[in-house]
Amino acid sequence: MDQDFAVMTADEAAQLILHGNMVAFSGFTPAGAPKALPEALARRAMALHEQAIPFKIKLLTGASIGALADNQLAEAEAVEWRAPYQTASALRDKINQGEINFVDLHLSEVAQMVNYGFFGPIDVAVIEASEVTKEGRVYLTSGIGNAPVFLQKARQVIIELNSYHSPRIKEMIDIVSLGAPPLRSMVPIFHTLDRAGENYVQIDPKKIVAVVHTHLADQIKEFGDENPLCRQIARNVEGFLLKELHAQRIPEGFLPLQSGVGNINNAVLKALGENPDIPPFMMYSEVLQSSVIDLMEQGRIIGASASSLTVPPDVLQHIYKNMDFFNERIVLRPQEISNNPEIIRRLGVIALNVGLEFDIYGHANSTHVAGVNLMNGIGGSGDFERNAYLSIFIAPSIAKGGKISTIVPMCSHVDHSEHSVKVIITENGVADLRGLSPIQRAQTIIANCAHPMYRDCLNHYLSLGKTGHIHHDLAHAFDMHMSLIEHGTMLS
Ligand code: 0RQ
Repeated sequence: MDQDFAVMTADEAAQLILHGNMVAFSGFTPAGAPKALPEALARRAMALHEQAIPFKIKLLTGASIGALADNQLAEAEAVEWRAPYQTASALRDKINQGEINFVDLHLSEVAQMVNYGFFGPIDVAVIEASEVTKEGRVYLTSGIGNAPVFLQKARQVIIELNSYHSPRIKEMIDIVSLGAPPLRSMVPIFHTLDRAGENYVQIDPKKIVAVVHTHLADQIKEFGDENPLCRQIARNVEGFLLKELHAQRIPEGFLPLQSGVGNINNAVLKALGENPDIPPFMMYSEVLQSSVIDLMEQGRIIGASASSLTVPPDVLQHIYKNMDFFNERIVLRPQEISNNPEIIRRLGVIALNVGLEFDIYGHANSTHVAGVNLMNGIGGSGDFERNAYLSIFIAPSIAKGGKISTIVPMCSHVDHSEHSVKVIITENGVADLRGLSPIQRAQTIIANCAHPMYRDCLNHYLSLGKTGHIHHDLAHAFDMHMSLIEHGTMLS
């Protein structure tokens, strides 16, 4: 690093961020997100608030950042506006209490919206890097997210230079920038591991106003133990994909998989990877979890493209120690490329995401509990489910010990419409909705996916509507939700 850059402490650098600024953070999930500046910004906000001086920023990220960072900023009342995704409990509470404005966005669209100026200018980008050169080459770390566009568009850049990351992380990185219409180009990626760009982002070095040295791991926890429910869902996914393979609707060499985050997705991926009847496969996903790394070493996953390595510190260090193996098998991309609709459709990606509730006609709610309270956000689920070769949603059929049925007459909030959802899988079975009319879909979802204790209730609802292409009785469409609100259970 050139010594001419101003080296500062995190608290000194935080002084460069002003009340009302649009601030953009690097990373995708906690991977690659800044770690020292969020804490320093929270301290700055609290100190200013004690003197009755206003200080709130607008905060744009790749996906979630470390929950600790988002929570510290929320608790310090340092954020007035936040996009596009989060997973932090204190921040979530403030969003649901109406104290923070949150904008829930498809993750692939954020970079182009910034590029087109839809959110106004970016005042300061805070970017975690493994290396920065005097010519202004910025080498990113374990999560790429929207860092390239933030670096290009921000008026000022603060770099967190994190020595925790191996400089060799750059061997996995491929950064392609898409232009703006009418000159937006085709994305030249035709296979999962294709590379089409550079492994750094070039910016004007004069924009770098501070460099903060850190040595901090990404805040990523190991998953909890798999439970029997996850295993049963995983078995149903396996059975469905094997049937598709035998029917030659999935080609012999298989197709790339996308897998969302969480225990269920991790269990499903592990089960698919360990099933010898499923050929070794590729991942074209947004997040790579620990199970992918294990399966790659076993030769079951051949290669993977994503925007982040969302793995605990010991797994990340294992990757760094074995870079000669992993650098040929993993490509880390900006999220507008990892989640790009054009590529997802071209490669024929099989998408597997978890949802909160599904209605009997196949709409899916991934984001709002009872249509009201935000959980996390749509994340990349829409990018993949709208464009996949096979759009699969997975979920347990009940939540909260059976008080909630995840299959309902009408979704209380819709993130993915009936036109995008092709297959729903719960622990009870598989509803293959391809080619089915609305009433056929309803019968299939109730029979194959709903929990037995809710089937009568759902069939009764279906019998209420007598006419129309889709049968609804609007007077009773939310009876199950109302029962939950009034009596604490959807079972009447
Ligand atoms: O609550 O934590 O209190 O037990 O929701 O549910 O079943 O543990 O599943 O961790 O995979 O999360 C949709 C939130 C599921 C997630 C969602 C309760 C349930 C539990 C968690 P507890 P599970 P998961 C790639 C793709 C959108 C973004 C996405 C998500 C908690 O998968 O955020 O897909 N998806 N991104 O009890 C009330 C219901 C419920 C319910 C479940 N109907 N009503 N509560 N729960 N169903 C990643 C990125 O984009 C970066």
